Amino acid sequence: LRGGVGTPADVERDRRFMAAALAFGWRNQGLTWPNPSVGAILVQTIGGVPVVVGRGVTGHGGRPHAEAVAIAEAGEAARGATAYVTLEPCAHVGRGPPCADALITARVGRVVTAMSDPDPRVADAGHARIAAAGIPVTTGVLAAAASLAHAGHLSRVTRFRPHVCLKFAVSADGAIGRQGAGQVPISGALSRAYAHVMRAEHDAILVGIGTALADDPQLTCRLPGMMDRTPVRVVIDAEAALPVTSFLVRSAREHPVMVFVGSDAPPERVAALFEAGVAIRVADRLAGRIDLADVLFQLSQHGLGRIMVEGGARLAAGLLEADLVDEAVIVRTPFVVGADPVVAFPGPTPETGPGGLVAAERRRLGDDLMTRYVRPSFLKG
Ligand code: AOF
Ligand code: ZN
Repeated sequence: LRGGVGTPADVERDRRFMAAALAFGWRNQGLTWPNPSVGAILVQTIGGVPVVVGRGVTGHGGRPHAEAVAIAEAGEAARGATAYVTLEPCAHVGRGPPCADALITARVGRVVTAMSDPDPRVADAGHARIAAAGIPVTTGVLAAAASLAHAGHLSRVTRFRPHVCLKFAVSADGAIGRQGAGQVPISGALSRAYAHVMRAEHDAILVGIGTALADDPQLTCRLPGMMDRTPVRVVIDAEAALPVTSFLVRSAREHPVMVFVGSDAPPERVAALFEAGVAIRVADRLAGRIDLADVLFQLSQHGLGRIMVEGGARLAAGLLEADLVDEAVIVRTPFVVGADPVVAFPGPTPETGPGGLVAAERRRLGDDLMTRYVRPSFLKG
């Protein structure tokens, strides 16, 4: 059954608990790769009142799965409960038994999911298995929100590349940086904290060598309570020019750093990076430059699903040109960069983002205005 079932009140209740499951699943975003961060909530009706008896989110590194955690928490109370799961329960024997079987064994009374899992090992087999056991299944509840929550997984499985989110700040005079000036504090403190939250919710951060050289960034997540949520840091560096003295390389044994070099990069520089603990990847060239599609393919094969791009302007432009951007977070600030040579960004309007993306969320961050743009398909349903 697709969409809601029952009375308007039943439909509304399904949407409410699915929203809760999505919010719970969002907690481990960035920590579960190569798996999606799924949320599961078990609801039992006690004396006519719906009561949450178990909750689960996919564990670090992808295991345990969300359903197993929720079932374990509910214990006996799982029996007859309604299970709200943000993605179709798995049907394959992976690093554990299938979640579809776990729900059947726990004898839940009904299963509600947000969407099917296109992973070929699942692909509607999870739903079918549960239904075949005589348990009613409803799917498609808050499907659009789930497609954004699981965008990394869906993109890896169906397009062999990660979900790509561009993030940058634009000054009042339309600049997104100042050439050669190092880090320019374009955005305010709240926006910078928000950027760290975004880092925590992604599997990897991608920058071009220009940004790495100009800014010597750390690209870590430095927020209280989120300090260990630093994503994999990835640099596109055709000539292996990243200095071994950079912040990135010096911290490579603490938080992973991956560098994409061209096959013709100077071997002694590649060796120096490798010895410093950097993971080296060789990427194809396209018209002399590193082929961004190949980089994204390799990242997805490594298991990385959600990629945040933090600069610079050339990398952003290259990704947009190749139609490889799925989401953009733009922070507009009242700051004026001034007369220095600026990297101007041909401005997306507040409603229309770069590359045909559309505005999905807008919020004030101190004196700054953040707008999130997504592919229109994420807003449907
Ligand atoms: C679920 N619940 O919480 C998640 C699921 O390698 P495995 O065995 O862990 O399986 C990974 C696949 O399981 C992954 O590709 C995706 O299809 C699904 N993820 N499924 O039932 C979960 N994270
Ligand atoms: Zn599972």
